Amino acid sequence: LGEPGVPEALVAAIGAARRGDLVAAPIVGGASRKGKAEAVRNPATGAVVGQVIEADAATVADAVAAARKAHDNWSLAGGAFRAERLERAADLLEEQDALFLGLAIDEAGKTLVDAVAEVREAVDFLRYYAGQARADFTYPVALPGPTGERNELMLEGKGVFVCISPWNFPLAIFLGQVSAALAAGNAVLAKPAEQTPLIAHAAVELLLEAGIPGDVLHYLPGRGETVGAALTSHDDIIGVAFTGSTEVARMINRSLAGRDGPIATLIAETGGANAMIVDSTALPEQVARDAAASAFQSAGQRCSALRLLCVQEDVAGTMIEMVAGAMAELNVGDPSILATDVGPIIDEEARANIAAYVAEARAAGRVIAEAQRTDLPTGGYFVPPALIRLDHVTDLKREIFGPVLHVATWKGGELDALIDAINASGYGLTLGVHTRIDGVAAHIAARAAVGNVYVNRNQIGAIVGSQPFGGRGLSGTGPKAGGPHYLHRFAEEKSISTDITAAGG
Ligand code: TXE
Repeated sequence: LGEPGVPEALVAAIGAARRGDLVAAPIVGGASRKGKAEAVRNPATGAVVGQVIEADAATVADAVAAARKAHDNWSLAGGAFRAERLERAADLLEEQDALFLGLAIDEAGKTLVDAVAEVREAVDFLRYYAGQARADFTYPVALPGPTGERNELMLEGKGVFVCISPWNFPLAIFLGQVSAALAAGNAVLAKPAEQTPLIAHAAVELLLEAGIPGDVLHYLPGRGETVGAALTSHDDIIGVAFTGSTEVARMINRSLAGRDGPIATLIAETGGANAMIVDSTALPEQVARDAAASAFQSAGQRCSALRLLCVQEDVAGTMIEMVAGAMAELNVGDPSILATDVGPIIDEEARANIAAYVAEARAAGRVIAEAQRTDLPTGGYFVPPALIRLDHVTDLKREIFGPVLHVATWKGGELDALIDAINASGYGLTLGVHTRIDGVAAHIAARAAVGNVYVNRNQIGAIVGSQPFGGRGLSGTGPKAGGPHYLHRFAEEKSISTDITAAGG
């Protein structure tokens, strides 16, 4: 998929660092809790890669109580104190990257290239939020005011924050949320996705090793409907940072609203129905390369992934043929080998749903092309990439979280109607534009109701600090992760106004 390669030495180190005896037990107050262990499986093979112990009600209650007690001191310790620990965690993650790469591959089915990008992003989040904590949360900011008065603004942690993350970026999103909440001075209850507790457990161990106090950070693995629901309905939490499906974000919103506790903050980053608009001036080779990378990398299991390719009618034949050609060249298979472009689907349930969707489209005569699957590992959950024709852009009703790219055409002179139709989906995450006319790109970018616009490039990925990432509408609340305003959503502002005249003093 055109990404940089991975050095052979690193591949060897990953193999050596893999551990077969991992147990993702809850960690409360720095200590592991016992319980019934369940198997965690490798989506490429179905093999057991470790065990997980779900946090029970007493464990959740203990974690909330401990976090509540710990919050004030952690917030008062100041941004520089917290930044030092997060930066140490970034150093440790770089030193131990082989372990995390191995887990991203074995537990989440990431390809080697995706796993490297994932660890890199996690390191970037740790350093970026640490830098912001140092800059914004260390000293009060002076504000203007009348003579004789000193006005200052301080940022403090809000209290006990819950972080709930998905499996598709089991390290980067997990650590991104947790490190932001910690950097801003909150105590954190971290719940990873059911499918990926091992890498999250290793990340929490690393943060504790880096000096985050055990009563400030608690690790609570388990199912959404049990552990997740217990956390988001608890009166003593002040906010939830959630990344996952739009449907679950709505459930959490309702849960927070139904509590007697304080009015809580919900930071939600959810799904997308991301389109790419291609006009007749676009370069076909570039469109084909970028569309295939955006739609099929990570087997399409990215919220930012291209779902709907909208091609101007007069060039549609060539463009679609070239995209199908790029798709046909993808290697689907074992994610642990360098040659693989497209790895497995996260679990059997998700695989069956995507396969059924493609089968329905095939029966309706809408499948334009499908990639071949050869030499797949046995026991894994694979779906070969597919191109599906739609009559109209509005026919895509929901997010299909897999390697499925829909194609629709539009007529010249109907660009604004196309943009309106794309906006009308209600999702607002990414939009790609391919054109050689700057004015067209600017026109589309200005009217797109999305969080991230990508012009003449592939529309996945977001570099921390360069492309702050997040959507609007059904795609989330903002502010954008990895951007200058994200941390502030985890913080309370306090203004201090002091009379500094002799009389006042
Ligand atoms: O989501 P789920 P998944 C989106 C992506 C897709 C989804 C995939 O677009 O829609 O994430 O992730 C917990 N109360 N993004 O399948 O099922 C659950 O246990 C509390 C967007 O994991 O919503 C898991 O930890 N929690 C994106 C988490 O919610 C509950 C980037 C997510 O699960 C719960 C990446 C409940 N009742 C993926 N039910 C972006 N926009 O940045 C479930 N959970």
